Amino acid sequence: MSVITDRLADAAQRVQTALDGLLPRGEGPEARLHDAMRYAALAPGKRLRPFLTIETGRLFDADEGALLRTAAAIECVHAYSLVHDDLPCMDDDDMRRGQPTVHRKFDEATAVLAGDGLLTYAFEILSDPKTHHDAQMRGFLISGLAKAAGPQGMVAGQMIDMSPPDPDGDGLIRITRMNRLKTGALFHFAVDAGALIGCAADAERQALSHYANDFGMVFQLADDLLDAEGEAEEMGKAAQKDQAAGKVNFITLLGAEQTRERVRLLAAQAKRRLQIFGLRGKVLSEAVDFVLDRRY
Ligand code: GRG
Repeated sequence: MSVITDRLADAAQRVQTALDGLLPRGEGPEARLHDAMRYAALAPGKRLRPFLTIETGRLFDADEGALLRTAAAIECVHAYSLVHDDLPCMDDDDMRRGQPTVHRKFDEATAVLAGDGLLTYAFEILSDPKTHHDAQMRGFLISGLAKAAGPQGMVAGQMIDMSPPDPDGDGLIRITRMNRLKTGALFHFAVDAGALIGCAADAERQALSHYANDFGMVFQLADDLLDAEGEAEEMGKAAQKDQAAGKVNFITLLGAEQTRERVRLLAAQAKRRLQIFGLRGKVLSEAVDFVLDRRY
């Protein structure tokens, strides 16, 4: 196994165990809610955001327990976004992570509540002193995640995605902004959380912030290419969704070849952002190639 697949598998396994221990397991009528939350969050995802938090924190020898709980909280928010995004009133998807979506497996009301539960539980995890002994640090993490996920972050990106484009507007500017908010903001926070917990110096945090923004764009462009060219079976979800929905994305605006060129340039730029860390930046650098080359 290469270093990156090793590290990704390690982060995924650690986050899986942490989530399994953290997520509630109730009795009575709420057991269905807890089952749905666990079904969504424990399903086999790549755990890229937790990986970024853990590996960024490791650049600074940050406390592993703090990194892991923060990574688990971020994954809860990500899982919530997938559950709600799959709902009939949004993308109306039947498959996610190789299994029926939560509203298909359970029902729509349970899926809404499971998403709500995962989102709020993330903040319960972060606000617990077990996450970090320093209340100010917990405050930074809570406000950072709220901003990334909230109405000026991921939720705003989703709204843009669901709104009709302005025929006189610049499609590329709109799509870039939508991606930055919808997917980029949470990737950015995943990296920034590692830098925060690791007490990174200003210049290091700044470099990582640029890296995270580029990483998010590489992820999204690669995802658009996968949606256009990938196999549903390999991806564990429907393919060619954007095209079927008549959605504008980089490929419809630029074509696949130019999108591929753009994503290659962004990937190179993302890796250059890590120069400040020398050899210590190798894992985060390889993560860019992983995202660029992924088939699922
Ligand atoms: C607030 C309802 C709501 C949605 C927010 C992020 C988001 C918007 C929706 C998620 C759905 C989606 C298809 C987003 C595009 C980005 C994407 C491909 C996310 C899937 O992330 P991966 O590939 O998934 O990291 P795994 O399953 O590996 O965790």
